[in-house]
Amino acid sequence: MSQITGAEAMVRMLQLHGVKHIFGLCGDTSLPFYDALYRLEHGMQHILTRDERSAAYMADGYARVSGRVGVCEGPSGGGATYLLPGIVEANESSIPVLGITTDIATTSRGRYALTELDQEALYRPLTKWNAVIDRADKLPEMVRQAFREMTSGKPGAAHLGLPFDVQNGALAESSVWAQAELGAYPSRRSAPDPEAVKRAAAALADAKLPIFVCGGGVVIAGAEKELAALAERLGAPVATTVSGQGSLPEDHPLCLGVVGSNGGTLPTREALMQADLVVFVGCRAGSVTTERWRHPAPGTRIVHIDADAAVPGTNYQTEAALIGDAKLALSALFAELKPGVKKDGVQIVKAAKEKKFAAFNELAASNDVPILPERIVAALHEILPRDATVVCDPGTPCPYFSAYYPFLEAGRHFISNRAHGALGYSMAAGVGAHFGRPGSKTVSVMGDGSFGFTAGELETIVRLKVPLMMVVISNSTYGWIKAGQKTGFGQRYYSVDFSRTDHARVAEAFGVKAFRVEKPENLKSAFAAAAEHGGPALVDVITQPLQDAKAPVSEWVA
Ligand SMILES: Cc1ncc(C[n+]2csc(CCOP(=O)(O)OP(=O)(O)O)c2C)c(N)n1
Repeated sequence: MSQITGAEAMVRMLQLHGVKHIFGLCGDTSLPFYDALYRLEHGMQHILTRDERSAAYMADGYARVSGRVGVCEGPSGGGATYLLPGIVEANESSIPVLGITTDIATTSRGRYALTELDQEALYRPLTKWNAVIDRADKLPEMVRQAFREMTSGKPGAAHLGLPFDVQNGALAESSVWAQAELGAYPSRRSAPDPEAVKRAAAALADAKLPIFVCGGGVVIAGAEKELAALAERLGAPVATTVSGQGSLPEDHPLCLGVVGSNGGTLPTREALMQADLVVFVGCRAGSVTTERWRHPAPGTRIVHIDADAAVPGTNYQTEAALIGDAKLALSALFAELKPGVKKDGVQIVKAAKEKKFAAFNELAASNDVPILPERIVAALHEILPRDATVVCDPGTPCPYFSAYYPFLEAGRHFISNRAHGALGYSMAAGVGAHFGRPGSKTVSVMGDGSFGFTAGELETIVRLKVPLMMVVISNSTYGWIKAGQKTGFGQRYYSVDFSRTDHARVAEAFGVKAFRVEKPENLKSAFAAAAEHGGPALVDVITQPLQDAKAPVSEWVA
């Protein structure tokens, strides 16, 4: 019987699941795995990063746009702890990312081996599925299980530990096989109970003005067409969460835009409050979306579609819970609803958007210095192709792009790390998004706080010639927190300001084409030059600090 090593089997198992990119950083305990990657022909590209955090964020961005599992890897100890932020973000955002950490040999455990860490325990609360592979012959079935878990039901992240001796151990080559379809998500869709569908349809037909509130689940399920068909049949407005952007193209007459405390505005909230029935789709109805469970108001009739049976009924009493895949649930509802149930949602959307964009357009035309965030959003929208992908960090970027950047294509064109909102996400996630969908122009928009977390990755971007466009909102403060001190703590500004970095010069030192913009009139031409530049480009924009801006944020502590 022909035998291969554990390290070779890991390479083959990834290849058989259709993996094309692995994001990671080398380490002592990874040497056999790297050697197998070197020796075997597998068609996968290893993308060497400068920080494991970035590797995991790249895998996350990759998975979000490609519909495929993102794979990242790092060594034991510090590598395992640094990979963790991206794994937990992906897991809580229902994105399938596989984190592989290599580990000390099983025979060295408990003997104070350098980098020893209980990696299984570390990842247990943070992943949908998690194991350290203690025997080489168990490797294929454990990789298969990781892919099944990541891509079925509610997608999520998985962690596999790969000890040094297991990488060198032997197993039967015949045990190395895979279900290739589990490399993409969602795999194995399930449909909701037909009785619940009937109840939901009756409630919808009966309601005067139903409004959808879509979370990330619609785009994850690829249910955009089914949503549009159902919304059109009902004449019902469609609002989204920050992560739900792309559920419906922004110029669709029923697309109300983002609601909630981060990216919602008064006109969109007022529209939502007219609903006598809200349909949550792939949405947890958490604190940000519902402005601390005030909008929709408690007592509003609720229909809830979610892949996770535990979600509906958590925050709102629910008339009908449709548990299953959003695409199947929405088409089942469509089939159940007879034509002739049309409501007057178009007018409500039109009025709300006119009001919202009238206020925005005025600020977007301002020649004030420092440059207003509104002007940045408008200028970027003017120069970027309609299918561009925009990745936003927390701080100024997330609420501003959520509120005011019209994403005209359905699908995943806006990305932000909404589960934990850790600073320093967008640069790396943008790299991953580029590899996942190289045909779409990718732009990462970050605060200067986020830039400081992630600047080392500029080397990776230059080395790999990633044509990523980066925009830095330079205001020399942790603006979001300063805004919180302004509105909630009597302007007692404490330990939130830092000095101004010349981000363009830093980027140039790495070999990035860079621009610094201080005057509003130079903004559009700098953006256009950066977007047209074939390689990595960065625009540093001296921007109005968030605490002084008219930000679309209703609560700084969400
Ligand atoms: C890792 C991490 N630490 C702390 C925070 C808390 N936090 C949220 S927003 C923010 C300020 C962001 O500053 P910056 O990136 O400069 O953007 P700005 O708000 O100024 O636009 C901070 C510190 C966080 N989100 N992530």
